[in-house]
Amino acid sequence: MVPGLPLKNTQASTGDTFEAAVLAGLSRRPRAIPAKFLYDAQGSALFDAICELPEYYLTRTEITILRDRAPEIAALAGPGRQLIEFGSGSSVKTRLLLDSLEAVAAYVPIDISGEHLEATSRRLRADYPALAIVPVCADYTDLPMLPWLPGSSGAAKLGFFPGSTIGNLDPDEALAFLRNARRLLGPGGALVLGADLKKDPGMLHAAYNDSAGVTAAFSLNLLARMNRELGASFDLEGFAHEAFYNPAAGRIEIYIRSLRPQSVRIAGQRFFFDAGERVHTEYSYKYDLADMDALAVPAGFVRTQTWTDPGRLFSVNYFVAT
Ligand code: AVJ
Repeated sequence: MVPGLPLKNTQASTGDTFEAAVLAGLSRRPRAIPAKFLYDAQGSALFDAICELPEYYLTRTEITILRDRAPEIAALAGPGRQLIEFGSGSSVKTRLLLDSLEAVAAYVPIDISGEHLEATSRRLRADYPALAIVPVCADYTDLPMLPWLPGSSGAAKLGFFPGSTIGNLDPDEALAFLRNARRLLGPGGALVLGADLKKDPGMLHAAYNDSAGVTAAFSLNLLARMNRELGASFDLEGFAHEAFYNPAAGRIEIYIRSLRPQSVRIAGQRFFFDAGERVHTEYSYKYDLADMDALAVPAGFVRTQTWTDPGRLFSVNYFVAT
């Protein structure tokens, strides 16, 4: 692999296209479409709008914790690390770390969106001219290896997985992700993990059922995306966003619910929806510290530090490879 060139490990190469996922997901019971397909250009813009909502405390709380604690995180990490980000998006939170970390050997943002990676890397190069930036275009959940960087092959690695993105993974997937991250980060590796904490269900409910309807628009954009990309015939008025906290499972569950019996054409096939029938689109798992340890330890990490906000809404955790 050539440093400096985005690696190609695209959806097409794994046969995991939007069309295939939709046809398979709507043919099985219960119906479900993987959450990653929510993030086309419009979905990403809607998610950015979610992050600004008064009810959606996650983003602003995590940014405050990172801003306040970046010097402590940098002190724990020590100088000369390669910084590896899983799902880098626009790298906004990364800048908080980059501004405190000493002598970063390289920054390796991993993201499924090549356009996002290119635009973000260009902006970062302008603002951090001395930093080696090595973007990797890949699905961070099953990345086989990191690029070999001749200039810093001996550098210890610091992983970064913010945003409570881990909440989208079910416990098996979360463990598989952490095991793979542990393998990629290697001996001496550490991981900064942002995770939303368990809390008052009313507050959780509001965060996923905002009064402006942005979260509903984000969910239903999945149907609009099928109309745009697969020539589907969804009537968006015929479906509704549904999100609630399941306390036994410790997660928000999100569905798209059919409001009436209806039939929809997708990529030349016909699908029937009963009134009230749901398509699962997302889980958002909430963690307490014991949940986090139950995941860290079997993955080969130990949680050595956790920072939270005064309201204990969100956690930033420091994991060290064991
Ligand atoms: C990006 C997975 C952290 O679960 O809070 C927000 C996604 N979905 N509102 C979350 C999401 C609806 C978000 N994560």
